[in-house]
Amino acid sequence: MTATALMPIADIRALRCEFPILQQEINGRPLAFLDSAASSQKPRRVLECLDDYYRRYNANVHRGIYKLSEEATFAYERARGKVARLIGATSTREVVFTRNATEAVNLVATAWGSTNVHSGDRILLTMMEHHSNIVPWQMLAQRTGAVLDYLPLDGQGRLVLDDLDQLLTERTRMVALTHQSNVLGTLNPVRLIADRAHAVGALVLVDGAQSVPHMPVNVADLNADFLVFSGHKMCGPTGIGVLWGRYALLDAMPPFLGGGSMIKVVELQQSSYADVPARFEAGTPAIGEAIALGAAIDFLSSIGLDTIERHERELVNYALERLAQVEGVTMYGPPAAERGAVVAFTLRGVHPQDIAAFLDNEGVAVRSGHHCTQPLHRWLNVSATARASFYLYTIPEEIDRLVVSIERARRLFN
Ligand code: C6P
Repeated sequence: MTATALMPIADIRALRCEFPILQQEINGRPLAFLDSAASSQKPRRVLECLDDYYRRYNANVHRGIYKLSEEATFAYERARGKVARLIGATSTREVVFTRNATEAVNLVATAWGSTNVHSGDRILLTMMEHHSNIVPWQMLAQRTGAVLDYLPLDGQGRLVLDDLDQLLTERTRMVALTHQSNVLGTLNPVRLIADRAHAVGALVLVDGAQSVPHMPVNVADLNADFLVFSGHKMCGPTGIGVLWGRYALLDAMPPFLGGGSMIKVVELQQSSYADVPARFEAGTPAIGEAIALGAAIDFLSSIGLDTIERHERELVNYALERLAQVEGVTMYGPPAAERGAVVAFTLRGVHPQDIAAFLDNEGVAVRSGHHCTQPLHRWLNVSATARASFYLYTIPEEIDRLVVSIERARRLFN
């Protein structure tokens, strides 16, 4: 499989034209952007939406009764509706705008954690979590005396569930796990784990940072209690993210940050708090960014998240096949059928940093390092990996260039 014609997104050339940033050369070569897991590129309509907001109706939301403010408020709340529909939320009240996935996990760990987690309680994580889904729980554990447990992985980077029933005790309050690993690509059986967690009374937070941009995700199908994700990884701007939570849970939670717009009445010594989601959106939010996230959701929906998922599956399948033929390459994670569109690898005798620098010279952008997963890299027994990641605008020719450049690096460095 080498032909673009085989890819599920039929008119991929036209689609790539929607992304102005992809139309440039880096070091004299066309840019092959293979780092969308870190942050995706933005289509014209998202750029124009942001520009339109700042040029035409920039004003604060939920405060003014004049025309511009009303237009901004309407567009901001309409974007919340788009998010709710994307993930199958039953109400827009379940959608909280945050800065990113990281802030959303911190919100839950702080606001929910402060009233629901006590000394001796347990929080179950997995060995493949991003630091964003580890450190906030460590901070909660340090404040409360709770204990963190970790689900282990097998040799191909899948969760081992043999001891799940032992790890899920009556003291387990929360299971927080990623839907898709940002390094291994592993897609986790969230529904199965959530059903078992609920059976012992634990809640489930799903980190959807690497899944929501790439496949249809429905909170009811996952049986999740909380879902977090970031706008910038799904064709939206930076500075906007989402926390979805079951209404009853959010409604029972104390505020995260205090300030304007999250209150009902403020007195000198105390205040009462607004209903959700306003209770969790203190201060002026990222208004234009939320509206542009709505435009990104329209864009992704117009292509179809199921089509995007199939496109990426073909790409990752192709990448695994091609990279397996390069001498000295070790890849991490399960087979293509069980993973999303990221491929982390090492090349014998060449530091991942040197691989990334060499590839950059050839116009191929990949990430190197621990990808904010130090415990996972320790488990893999490597200090760093190089990682290529794909999105709806990636074409097989870019994977060909990746492979050819790695071959060149191998010859040069050895
Ligand atoms: N991973 C990567 O290169 P923020 O930074 O809040 O937008 O996203 C955090 C985050 C949470 N969970 C997962 C699974 C992630 O992959 C990320 C971000 C990027 O892999 C940047 S470190």
